[in-house]
Amino acid sequence: SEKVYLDLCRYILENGVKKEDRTGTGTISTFGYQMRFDLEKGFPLLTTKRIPFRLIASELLWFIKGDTNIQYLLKHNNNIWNEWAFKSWVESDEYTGPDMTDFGLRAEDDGEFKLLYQEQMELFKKRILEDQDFAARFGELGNVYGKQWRDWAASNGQSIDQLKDVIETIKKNPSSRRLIVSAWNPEDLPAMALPPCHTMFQFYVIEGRLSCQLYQRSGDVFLGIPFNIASYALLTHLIAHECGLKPGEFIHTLGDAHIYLNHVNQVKEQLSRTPNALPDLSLNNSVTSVFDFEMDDIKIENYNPHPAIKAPVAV
Ligand code: THF
Repeated sequence: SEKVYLDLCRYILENGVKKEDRTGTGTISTFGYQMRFDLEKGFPLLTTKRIPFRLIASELLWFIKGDTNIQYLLKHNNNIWNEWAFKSWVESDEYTGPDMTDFGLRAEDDGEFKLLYQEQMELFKKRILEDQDFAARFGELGNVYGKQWRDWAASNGQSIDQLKDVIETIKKNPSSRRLIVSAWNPEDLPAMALPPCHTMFQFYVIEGRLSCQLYQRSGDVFLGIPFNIASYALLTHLIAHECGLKPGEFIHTLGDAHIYLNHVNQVKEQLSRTPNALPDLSLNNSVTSVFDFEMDDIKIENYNPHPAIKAPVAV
């Protein structure tokens, strides 16, 4: 159940240490933590706050397609990566609007600026959706997840499709101990809007069950981690579906696990709530390949969450 997630939140509140971070927001942080979710005991979409599952599914399909441009996400009304593309736009020479330096932090404590920022963000989104040339230049996040999973550039000029290869190996040689996909490409780090937080994952097959372990170098415990848990649980289900296996466990191993200081009250609110039964995932059985799934083929059923809890995302 989601108890292991709530335990992580409590652990950090009790044992975490104040740590400065890149975004200037400040965190309480701990290093090294592991959670295990048995995927046979329900789909790990948290119930102690409502998690927008369609955002998780469309983000995962975007990774799986090898897409790295936020235009696909915006077409699916998914705004979770906007800030990182917007940042490169407002820092470019072509941007001539009002100064957007540190927009994330400033929007939080300056109401007047927040309106200005929201206006610029809406204009940016509209242009990404309507202007292909603009989208190609400013909707691109660089060589992030989709690129590394599907089209890792090898030094001999060839491309490596890690996701396709790992699925083939799961089918042909399920006892392999090399069922790994890595998003951490040191050579490509300078070409990414944000170096990957979920850096590598490994599959494991035993007794007809597919398990997945993720090593996440950095985890935003309140906003990101609930998304990441559901995302990798969904990926494990999709691959198990294609390979004729049952889903086993999702094991989430964290490096720097942190609660942003401006999320602490929200975390406490969430901890005061009682979890409900986990929902179920339902996949369209007529789709056989991981690469053919669309949004309509993926459904969450019996989801009874507590209300959403709003919090600002650190950029
Ligand atoms: N950066 C930071 N600071 N935190 C992250 O979680 C994070 N991600 C991705 C990249 N950089 C990150 C982006 N993923 C939300 C959720 C996941 C994100 C970004 C933002 C978010 O705001 N979720 C809201 C709902 C948003 C909505 O409804 O549109 C929520 O309440 O859950 C970690 O992968």
